[in-house]
Amino acid sequence: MTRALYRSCLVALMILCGACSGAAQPVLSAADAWIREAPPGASAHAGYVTLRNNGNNDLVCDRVTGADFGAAELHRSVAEDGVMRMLRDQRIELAAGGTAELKPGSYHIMLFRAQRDLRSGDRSELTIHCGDQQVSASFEVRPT
Ligand SMILES: [Cu+2]
Repeated sequence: MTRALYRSCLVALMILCGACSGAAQPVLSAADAWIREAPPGASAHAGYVTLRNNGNNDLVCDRVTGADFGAAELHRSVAEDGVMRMLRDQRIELAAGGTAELKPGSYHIMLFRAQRDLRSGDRSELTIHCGDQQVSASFEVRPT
């Protein structure tokens, strides 16, 4: 094989690999994942994350799992007559091409029965399930 031919093969391979990684872009992606550090003695934590649906189908996220917690629920904080309360919505709609921002005062992941002490700087992996899709993210524990 001539040197020039070898080089063009390499270029072809690189282009092919580029196409591969483009096709393999996950349908669901997660960014800015964090868990609010709980006061000492509290066993429930709140988790926040921005979810993005890169696919062509609308999704409904309805389940969160993680080895560090005994249970997890999807909640939404709402103000009613000036009082904040939490609704156990258990579902977040994520339109095709859209994002869902789980943030303080809005949608959040309620995490129960922490299996270990989670302090500022620690990380915990959670998986968010949305229909037949799922995404795992490393949530960083941050101070309140
Ligand atoms: Cu909650």
